[in-house]
Formats: sequence, structure tokens, C-alpha cells
Amino acid sequence: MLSPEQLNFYQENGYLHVKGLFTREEAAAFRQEAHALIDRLQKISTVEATWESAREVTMTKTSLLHCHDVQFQSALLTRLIVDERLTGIAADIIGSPNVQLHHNKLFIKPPEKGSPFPMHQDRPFFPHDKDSMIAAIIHFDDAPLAKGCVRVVPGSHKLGPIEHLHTGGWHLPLDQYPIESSVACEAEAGDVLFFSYLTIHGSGVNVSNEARTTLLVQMRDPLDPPSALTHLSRGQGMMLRGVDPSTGKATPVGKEPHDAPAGGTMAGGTMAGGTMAGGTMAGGTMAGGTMAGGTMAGGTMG
Ligand SMILES: O=C(O)CCC(=O)C(=O)O
Repeated sequence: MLSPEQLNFYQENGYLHVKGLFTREEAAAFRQEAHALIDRLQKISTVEATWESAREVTMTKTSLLHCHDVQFQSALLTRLIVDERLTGIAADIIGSPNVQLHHNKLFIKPPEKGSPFPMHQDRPFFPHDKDSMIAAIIHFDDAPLAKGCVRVVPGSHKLGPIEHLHTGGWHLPLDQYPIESSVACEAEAGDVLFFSYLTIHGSGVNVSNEARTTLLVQMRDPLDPPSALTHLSRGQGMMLRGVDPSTGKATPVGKEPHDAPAGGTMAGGTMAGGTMAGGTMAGGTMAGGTMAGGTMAGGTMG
């Protein structure tokens, strides 16, 4: 649970860095699980998730390994996302005892060439009516500046939704929002960084000789409906804490006729949610879901 000072800091700044929420030993076990998972996935598919807009930050060819929605891959990581230490703080921040999963993303930024994220708000990827959505980035290993730690612009959540460039991942123009002008949230294994989906954030290149391993969990109040049915994914709507008082009516997932089917091969168009396994996606938008296998060319993956 948060102290009034911590809650006040969050409300003023739009983020909160909670030191040592998990022990270093727990973080080491999560890290091992995460790397084993990416190794398994890599054998059957590409797990590359670098935003095209990362090229605006660095000319170096960088890499970002990822897995969406780890609860379908690892029971240990499922237990992590329902852990009361995590969800209790999420509840305090959201202002509701009920915390619902939107999606989660495991990221490994490989040594020496770990991809950056240009500055952005997360809201354009999955806008919600009440803006209750928050991210929690759980650090499985230390994330000093050299590893491309997450960076935030304190107080930027108060600006409300900002217009973003949409090519290569929703992001803000680099000349107006340079990564260096933000606050670097250097972290240690077991730390968790919470921030609003309106808080401007990003991260630099991992130029160190160690991987940076994190799990990002997006959570919302189950009574906060999506403003648009985008970025749907398998597992969305899972209750991480408390109950859904609307019994699934406020935040429906995958019930609209225009929801694209899961799986198969998609060439062009939009795949919103679901699992794409072993296909090829060329020139579309994949919002949420798991892409295991195949090639994604020219799309957006948030
Ligand atoms: O993990 C990071 O460095 C930032 C991730 C991020 O900004 C995002 O996925 O929206």
C-alpha cells in the first residue's frame, strides 16, 4: 500500500518509482524464467519488436526481444501479475480496489544494441474514456542509464492527450521531445516503476554489456471502457485484483463484429487482438496479441 506522500508524488508527477517491491532473489527467478521463455520462442519464430521509429533515435541497428501476455507462457509470471504487492499499489493509484489486466509485455533489451523507445504517451495505442490505465514496469535486473533505463517527463500526465506521429509506433517528434530532456529512472532488480498512460516516457539504447529485462503490465479500472476497440488481446479483461462490478459489460473484449479473427495469415489490413502464430503480416497494424513466428513488415506493434 502507498503512503500519502507516495500517492501525492504520483498525482503530481504521473509516475512513482517503488524501490525493492520484489526481492533481488525473486527478480533473479523472474529473469531466468523470462530468458528461458524468449529462448523457447526464438527457436520457432521471430521475437523482434523494435519500433521503426527507433531508427530516428540511433543509426545503429538495434534489437528488442519481446513476448506479449506472458500468462499464457509461464505460471510463475502469471503469479507475478496477480501479486498483491503489485496490484495493491495499482489499486491505490487507480483509486479502485479492482484492477483489470489490459495486456503485458516482456522485453529484453540485448547488450550493446538494445532498442530505444522514442518519447510517447501510451494513450494513443489504447484510449479509454476515464484514463485510468497505468503501466507498471517490473525490473528483473538492474537498469542503469547505460542499459537504456525508462525515462519520464514528470507532470506530463497533466497535459492530457497530446497529438502523436503514428508512423513506426505512436511517438512524439524527436526534436520537440528529445529523450535526453527527460528524467532517467535508473532502477535495480525488483524495483517497479508505475506511470499513467498519459505520462510521456521513453528509453535510450542499451549500450552496456548486459541485457535489460523488464515486464510491463498495463492495468485499468474494470469500469473504464475503451474509447475505441483497438489493441485487443487474448487475456484482456482478466481480473488481477478484486472483482469486475460490471460483470464484463463495461470493458468488453472481442465482441464486436469488426474484430479480426485470431491466427492464420494476415497480409495487409488490421489485426486487432488474438494470437497470430506462424503467419506473415505485411503492411498492417497489429495491436496487442501474440505474434509467434512469421514476419511483421511495416506495421505497428504497441
Ligand atoms: O521498456 C521501455 O524501455 C519502454 C517501453 C515503452 O515505453 C512502451 O512499451 O510503451
